[in-house]
This record gives sequence, C-alpha cells and structure tokens, in this order.
Amino acid sequence: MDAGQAIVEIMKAEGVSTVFGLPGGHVLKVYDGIYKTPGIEHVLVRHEQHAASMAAAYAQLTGEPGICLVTAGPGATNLLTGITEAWVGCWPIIAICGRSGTLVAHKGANQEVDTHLVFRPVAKWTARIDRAEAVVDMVRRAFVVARSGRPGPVVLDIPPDVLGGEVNFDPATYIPVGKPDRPRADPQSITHAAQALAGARKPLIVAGGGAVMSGASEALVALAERLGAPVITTLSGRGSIPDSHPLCAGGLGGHRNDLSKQLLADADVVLSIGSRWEQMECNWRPGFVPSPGATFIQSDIYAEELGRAIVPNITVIGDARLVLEDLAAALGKQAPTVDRASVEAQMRRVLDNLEDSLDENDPGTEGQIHPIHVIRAVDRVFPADKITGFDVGFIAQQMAGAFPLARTAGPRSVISPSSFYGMGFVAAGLPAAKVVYPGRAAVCYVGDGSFQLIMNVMPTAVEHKLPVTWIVLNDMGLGSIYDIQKHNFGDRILATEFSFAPDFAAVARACGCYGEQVTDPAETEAAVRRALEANAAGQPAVLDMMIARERTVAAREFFPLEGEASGWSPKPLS
Ligand SMILES: Cc1ncc(C[n+]2csc(CCOP(=O)(O)OP(=O)(O)O)c2C)c(N)n1
Ligand SMILES: [Mg+2]
Repeated sequence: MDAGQAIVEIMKAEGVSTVFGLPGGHVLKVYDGIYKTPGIEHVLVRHEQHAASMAAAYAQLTGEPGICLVTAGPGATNLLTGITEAWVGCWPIIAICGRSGTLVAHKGANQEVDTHLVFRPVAKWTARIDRAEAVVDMVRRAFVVARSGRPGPVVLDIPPDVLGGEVNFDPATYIPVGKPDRPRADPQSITHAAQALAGARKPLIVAGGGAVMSGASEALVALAERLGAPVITTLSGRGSIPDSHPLCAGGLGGHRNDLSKQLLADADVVLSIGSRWEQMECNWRPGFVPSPGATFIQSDIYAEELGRAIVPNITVIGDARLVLEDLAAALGKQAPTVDRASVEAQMRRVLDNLEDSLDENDPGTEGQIHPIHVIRAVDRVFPADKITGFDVGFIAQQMAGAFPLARTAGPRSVISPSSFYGMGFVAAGLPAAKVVYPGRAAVCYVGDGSFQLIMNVMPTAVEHKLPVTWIVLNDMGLGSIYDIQKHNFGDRILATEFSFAPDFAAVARACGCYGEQVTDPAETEAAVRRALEANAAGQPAVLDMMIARERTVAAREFFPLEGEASGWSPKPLS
C-alpha cells in the first residue's frame, strides 16, 4: 500500500475515529486513505486553526491525541496558534501536514516552507519525513511522543511523493502504541510528602490540568476525603473534583472566590498536583500563592516543571493518579489529624454566603443583562452533564470564576484555554464536544471580540451535525483591554470599542444555526431554552447576549486596574 494509506491504517489501529482537517493537493493520498477506510470520519473545517482547536478540545475531553490533517504551506502555518495553545496546555495532538515534493524542494516550489522548523519551538516533536519507508515508524513514534509523559503536539511534515510511495506494511501485524505506562514516583518522595500531609492541620490540594489528563479524579477525591483537605482547581483542572463534592472549593487566582481565597491563605500544607502555577492562574503575587510559612509540595509528571514559578519544599515526580494513590497508601490507616465533617461544614457556610452574595450581585430582570444572570439561566436549563467551554475575555472567563455557579459535570467535561490564551480557541474547539459525546449538550461562553475571530466555525458544526450552543457575551468591545486603557491610560481609548458589530444572530441563521439576540434580561432563560431545543433537534445555536460589562470581585482583585500593581506587570515573589 502507499504511505498515505498506511498512515490511516495506523491511526485506526491507535483508536482514532475522527480527523479534523482541510485538504490541499499535497495530502490527497491521506484523504484517499480515509475515503477507503471505514470507521474514520473527517470533519471539514473552514480554517485550519479550527482543526487544531478541535483536536485540542478532543484531547481535553478524552485524554487521547486529536488528529489534524492539512496541506502544505498556509495549510500548515494556519495551525500554528492552535498547536501552540496545545503545547502550552499540554494536550496531545498529531498534525499531519503536506509539504513540497522532494525533487523540487528548496527551489521555491509551490507552497514550500520549512514547516518542521516553524513548529519546532511549540511542538514536542516535529519531523520532516523524506522516505516512504520511514513513514510507518515515524507515525507510530508520533503517537508515543504525543501521549507520553507531559502530553503535547507533534507535527509531521510529509511531501506528496513520499505519501504516494510504496511501503511494506501489513496492518494486521502492527503493534499499537496504546496508552503509555504511567511513571510512578520514587517511594522516598512519596514518604516525605505523606509525612508532611499527615502532620498538616490545614491541608489543601490544588489540582491542575495534569490531574485531568491523568484521569486522576477518583484518586484525588479519595485522598481529599482521607485528609479532610479541600480541593481548589485551576481552570484546566476544573471538574477533576466534581463541583457538587463538599470538599470542592472552586478556582484559583482570577477564578477564585471568597472560600478558595481563604483556604489558600490559611493552608499550612499545600499539595499541588499537575499544575504549573502559571501567571494566568495565580499572578505570582502574595495572596494568590501558598503563604510563605506553608509547606508547598509540588507533584508533576514532568520534572522540568517543578519550581518553574514557585519553589517547592517537597517535589514528587510522577503520574498524578499514581502519586495520589501512593500518597493515600502511605498515609495508611493512621487516624486523620483533620476532622473532615467540620471542614465540610465550614466550607458549606462560606459557600451559602457566596451564593447569597451572587444573588445580590444579580439585578435580575432589571436594566441590562448581567453576566451572572446568563450563567444562572444556563445552569438551570442545560442538563447537569453538559460540556462547558470557557473562552477568552474577562466576562467569559469570569463565568468560570463565579463558582458555585457555572456548574460543570466532573472530569473531562470542560474545554478551557491554556495560559497561551488565544481568543476564540475554545469556541472554535467546541464542536469536538459532540464528536466525543454525541449524547451530551455542549455550551460555550465567548466574548463578542473573540467570537469574531472564529465565526466561520459555524458552517462546520452545521454540516457535520454537531449541535452546540455558543453564548456570545456581547459588550460591544474588547472589554478586558478597554478597561486597562480606561483605568491606566488616562481614559485614552483606542481600538477596544466596536462602533460596528455584525448581527451575530443573523450571521448564525445565514450559516444554518439557530440565532437570537437577547437584550431583555427577562428573556434570558427562555432564549437559552430555545437554543437547547434547537440543539436537541440537531441544529447548532448562537445567542447574542447584550450584556453589562461586569466583573466578579475576584477578577478585580486579580487584575487591579488602578495604581502600581496594575494588570500586566505583576511583581514576582522574591
Ligand atoms: C488572539 C488574541 N489576540 C489578542 C488577545 C488579547 N486579548 C485578551 S482578552 C481580549 C479582549 C477579548 O474581547 P472579547 O472576546 O469581546 O471579551 P471581553 O473582554 O469583551 O469580555 C484581547 C484582545 C488574545 N488573548 N488573543
Ligand atoms: Mg467583548
């Protein structure tokens, strides 16, 4: 068979059932392989960046590599931003890209560019494959690299003559890579960490995206219960402990709340599992990171991440699930030092107050639509097991910070940006939710500015019958940046307000989606219901919510807008 067909056979053997892509002449041998191979679907995007976003969303929701297939030159370079997001977010992607033919290379051939070099700083591995005989081994290796250790993107660059070359390959004898072995931590570091946790009066666990990628949820909840330790999650760790669990305290940094803020300040031992404590998560300012007197235990699968932002007292290198299981085993049957029931009761009291204060914030059906009002409507109308996407922009992001609102459904139910934070990345990836979970509803909060970057995702969702709902939080501007100009640049506003905006609902309808603009707060819930009904009937939906530009208290604290410590230049901890 030819190498193009062999690539498809390997994908199938590795469990791939969907490829996200956009063809060009250079990669038609692979497309032909997909055509001839039952069991592999192709989702045709309208911009290659969306293929990377969908592949990354697929990876977040499954833990498995998302696959992109694009042509040479611009097809490949259009992937760059989404691939970078996956690199920063540690999500596995395998991108198969075309390139100019071997015989005409380096002469300015059609669409020729050194793709493997373009992607080098933002991929775990990039390779130019020059011989058909190498293709099988290299594609197999791509699965090894993308899945193992710290997961991430792999980019393969293959000329059409190589894709058309004969390979000696029998799919029946191919041994799939499968899931990689999980690295177990050194028993000494487990003992050391367990001793610190056993002596803690106020233990706290902070779970990041690594906990989700490792499928560590059950072990996380078991250890938290064993210790009587509350759990705070980063945005990409959201769901690793279900929102409804009494030890779930919500988010970190810009997504924090009165409860998680207090717990982090008070904790005497903080166990961080699969989190890098990035700037977008904790700003690296006192009050947003463990207290100076606390013992900080950091565990990660990737040794180089340890101490990247905050120097730990104890390090544990290993797979999150195994680390959590081994810590629970090391703690054994010795009596917990913490009374879990009283911790949970205290947390409940703060959470009740929090819900009340969110109530007070929400002006209900008066005036402009308040963002909290939108979350409430979605929480009420959408099923509890929905997939939730949180795109970029303060308002969209603060949806995640409105815990205990914006309820999510447990692990692998959230699509989040990485700290690369590309506008539109999550909203473009959203249709992948229906590829992974055809039977679950999927909804995404996205800013009006961000939505305008990726609106051409709608035809793909319609064509492939991936009925999701985008809730556009429309403040007629790049509100996050507008606020910085307003508060820190003497009110000099430039390029952050839209004097013209498209009619998103009309554009949605023109693309085959259900579309509705909502201006009256009293209509919010009914509109959300209509969007969900459209989804249930197989139609994607867009709700253009004309909202007030409001932030949660946490957002104001995280990005102070006035004075010395303003926004984008936080002082690192000394
Ligand atoms: C691709 C990209 N360009 C620019 C930025 C910088 N940026 C961050 S938030 C933001 C404004 C987003 O506007 P919108 O989506 O309307 O959300 P809002 O802040 O108004 O809630 C911008 C421009 C970014 N994160 N990504
Ligand atoms: Mg906006």
